[in-house]
Amino acid sequence: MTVKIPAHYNGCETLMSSTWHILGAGSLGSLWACRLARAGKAVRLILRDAERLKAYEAVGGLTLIEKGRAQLHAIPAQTADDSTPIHRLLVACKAYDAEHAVARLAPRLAHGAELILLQNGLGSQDAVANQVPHARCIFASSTEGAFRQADWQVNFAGHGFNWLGDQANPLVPEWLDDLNDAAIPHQWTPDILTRLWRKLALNCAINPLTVLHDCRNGGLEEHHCEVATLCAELTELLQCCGQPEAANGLSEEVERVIKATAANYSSMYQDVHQGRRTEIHYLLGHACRVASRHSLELPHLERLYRRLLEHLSARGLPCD
Ligand code: NAD
Ligand code: KPL
Repeated sequence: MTVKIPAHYNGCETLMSSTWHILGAGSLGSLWACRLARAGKAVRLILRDAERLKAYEAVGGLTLIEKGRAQLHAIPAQTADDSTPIHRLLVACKAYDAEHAVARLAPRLAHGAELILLQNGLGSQDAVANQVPHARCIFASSTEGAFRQADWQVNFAGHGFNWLGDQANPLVPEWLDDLNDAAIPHQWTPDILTRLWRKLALNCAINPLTVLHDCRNGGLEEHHCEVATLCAELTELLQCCGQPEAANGLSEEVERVIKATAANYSSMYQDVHQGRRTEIHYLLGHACRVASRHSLELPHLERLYRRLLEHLSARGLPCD
């Protein structure tokens, strides 16, 4: 599938493929892949290695479970070693895998290729972008919810929204129409960093405490002062690092999210509980590194980070 893109795109006339390469057939990658394939878009999954590819081919596709209904989508897959060029890549792995995963694909990226980075937190996006200066990196922030009960199966758990943006280039990508066709709720925003910082702050105020207090999000209502102190420090950080909008009403929103998701376990709680690596380095770790770069002292946030690192290492989980 090939479409001609306008000559003004990057100064020259180029043929850009409209195929969606999706790196990572995990929860969000599979959710995007199935919806795009269902809408008739060309999708190629990029799997870790030949063994995973063989296992995938044996089951014949990805299954999307939505509202209790399961549907199989026979989406073609490949490994990073495939030789076809990549023009559009959805990077749907965890933040700690993104840099290495994209490095393996760098030789296949066409000039002017577009990458959509779905990672939560901050830090991994810049690390990826620095590796592929010949590509356009679009950052995304998602509040959709998906999880896997088995390999090659994804449950669409929580309807949410996707914000996409490119702080370096406001030009709206043509492929946003594909997201409309695939009913992937989204909005293009020049303020994507504000979105990412706001979500990072929410995650920093809620997730580590749910791990340390061993509770659901609602359990934090009993730790109101601790939450409020963290919100005050996070607000200071956001204001100091040029994100005043992300700081607006943070404490009130954290309280609102705690109430609205009272019965849920935070994503970090679930990771720790299931013995999985967390994205702490890109959440609380990033917040503490930026504070230190600005010579800002945030004693409660730093203490929270230290306590969480101790908690993780006591359970044999990585601290990065
Ligand atoms: P996941 O662990 O379910 O999926 C990641 C997949 O990437 C895994 O299948 C893994 O094997 C694969 N992968 C890693 N390195 C790879 C490589 N080099 N080549 C090929 N595949 C590779 O993760 P997820 O839950 O989909 O989360 C992805 C990102 O989206 C995270 O940053 C997460 O915080 C964010 N997010 C997830 C949700 C959700 O509901 N799952 C919601 C919002 C944001
Ligand atoms: O995004 C979340 C998570 O669990 O990762 C919420 C529900 C906002 C809690 O921080």
